[in-house]
Amino acid sequence: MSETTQVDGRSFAPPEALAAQANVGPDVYDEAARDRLAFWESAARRLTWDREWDEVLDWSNPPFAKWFVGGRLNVAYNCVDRHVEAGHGEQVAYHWEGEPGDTRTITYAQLKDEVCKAANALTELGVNAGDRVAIYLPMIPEAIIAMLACARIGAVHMVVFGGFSADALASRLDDAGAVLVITADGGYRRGAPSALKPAVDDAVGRSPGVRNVLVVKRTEQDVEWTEGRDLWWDDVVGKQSAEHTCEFFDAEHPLYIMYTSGTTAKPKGILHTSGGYLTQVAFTHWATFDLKPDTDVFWTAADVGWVTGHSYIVYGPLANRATSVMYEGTPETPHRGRWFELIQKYGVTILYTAPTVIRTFMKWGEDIPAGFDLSSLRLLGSVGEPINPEAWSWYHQHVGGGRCPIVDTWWQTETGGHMINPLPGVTSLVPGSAQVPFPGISAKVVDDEGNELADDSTGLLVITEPWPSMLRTIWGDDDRYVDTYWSRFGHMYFAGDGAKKDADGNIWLLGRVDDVMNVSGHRISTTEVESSLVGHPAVAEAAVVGATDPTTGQGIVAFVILRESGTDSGDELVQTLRTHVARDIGPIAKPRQIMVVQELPKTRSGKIMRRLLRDIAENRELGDVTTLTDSSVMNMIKEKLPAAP
Ligand code: 6R9
Repeated sequence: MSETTQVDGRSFAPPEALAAQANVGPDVYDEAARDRLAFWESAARRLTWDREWDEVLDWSNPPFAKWFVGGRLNVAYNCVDRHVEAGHGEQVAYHWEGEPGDTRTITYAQLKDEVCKAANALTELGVNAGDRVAIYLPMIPEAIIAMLACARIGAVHMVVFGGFSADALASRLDDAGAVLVITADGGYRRGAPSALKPAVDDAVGRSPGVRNVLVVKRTEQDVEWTEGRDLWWDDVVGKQSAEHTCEFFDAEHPLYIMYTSGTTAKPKGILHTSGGYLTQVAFTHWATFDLKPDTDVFWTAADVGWVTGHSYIVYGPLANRATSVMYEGTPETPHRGRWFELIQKYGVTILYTAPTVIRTFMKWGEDIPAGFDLSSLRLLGSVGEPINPEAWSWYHQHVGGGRCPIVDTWWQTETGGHMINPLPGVTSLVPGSAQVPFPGISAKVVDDEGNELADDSTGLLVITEPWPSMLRTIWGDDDRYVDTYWSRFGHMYFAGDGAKKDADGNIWLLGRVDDVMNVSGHRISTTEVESSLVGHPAVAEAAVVGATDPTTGQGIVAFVILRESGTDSGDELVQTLRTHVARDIGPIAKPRQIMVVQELPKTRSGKIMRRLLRDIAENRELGDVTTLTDSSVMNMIKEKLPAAP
């Protein structure tokens, strides 16, 4: 295989061998530009439809889009059955590896049987098309089986990341109106079984709409049991028939809700539908990763509870008949070479992960990947935050052996699939930039008034035309959907990211412009953490910022004002508050640092000036004292405050 060669000191041409056989070549951009809707229509034809659409896009009531109007399909049939019917039943869909080292190999034929049994079980439990089903599971095959079973019967799944707290789960169950929760006794995390069921018991106790809890046995740990409500997965699913005739649903039938942080404490339930979503995730997965179903072994090393897992562990790869790897645990368990060992063991050819993981590997050192045979890899991907050029080079050299292109993919929960990224057989790669809009996607960098900016000026990223896998609304709140994404510029989608475009047309993403932090690829709103802190009796006021962090992208730094002067402001209280937030929202939201201050900088309208706090948070050396009184910090803030007019 040829190397990715550096052409002009900063960009890397596609390897010749890859370009010669790439799924998509340079013409794809012209083709999409000539007729965007015809382009997406041909992408939709890669799927199997029960009935074709009458109209590609109905945009008569913006920003409420309808794609492939009148078309009917079944998402699970497209992901599983049709491959079995075409004679690929013996192909492996997933090489699953548990953290303790247990494994399961699941072929497409086996996956079909499991999904059909689970679909029959859901029907027996009274779940109907349109009902919401919560999935709160570790990274085990049942997570995928449950998602596909929902899709098969037209139920709407809502996967809640296993790391979230009982409160986070309860508010999502309530908001979505879930009727069933699918969970497990526990999962393996960092070498030990960690419980999941207690959080479900707590959350479901507050959610009268939930009729049943279906429990997968994973760790065999003891669980509390509510007779009549709780059922073992093996008992209910195990006895079902593997025959299930699927029904076809409208292209706009809801497929799933995924909650993501917004600028208020209430998370937003992003709604995705069927035909357009599957069209774009399948096409982008095939084009961005140059996926060859007969020879590739594809691995998205992420959690299914993140949109990246939905689109690029489950729906995209399955729609394309990929063979994937799925891993339950953390990269350092039982040793820091675990991921590289898995690449070697399964002959992974395409690896897709987040920069935060790459930076962790960098910290651990290049000797670790050097100890494994990674020669099967031919392509690498990055997602979740900008990949800094140092991490890009390290990934390129020490994981990709200098020969694998890296596709840096910009997209969001809301966009459903890739939006801005290079194509591996076409684009000369520029480290640090996500580069160009995917064919058929129209993105621009604009100023506050929505005017397109000159090259190299910093502005806001907008999407100017609807796209097939776009969110359709925020669950139960059309007004918030319009307000959040479409009211700022009227006719353009406001992504919430700062960006600039260089003279070569490459787009550089510069992070969120709203108050949403990105910690290891997880979005957490400053407001959510602030409300948790203020919820503690010792805290009067809190301001939270995301400060650049070499490993996690951003780290959470909180400034708190205590209720009574003289309250203990030492290390012990800081630890108590950190634990309090972790318990409230989830461990991912635990502040990296909490500083006790006497005052917070505010605008005249009373809005906290987080920008100034971020300046402080980022200039501080880590490992410093975690508490401080007003003098030094507040003086610094005051010096930076603009003089009153
Ligand atoms: C897929 C996903 C979305 C936000 C997005 C942006 C950041 C994601 C990026 C990136 C720069 C990339 N982001 N990918 N920034 N380059 N390649 O991450 O979805 O969890 O909804 O986060 O993540 O800020 O707005 P989600």
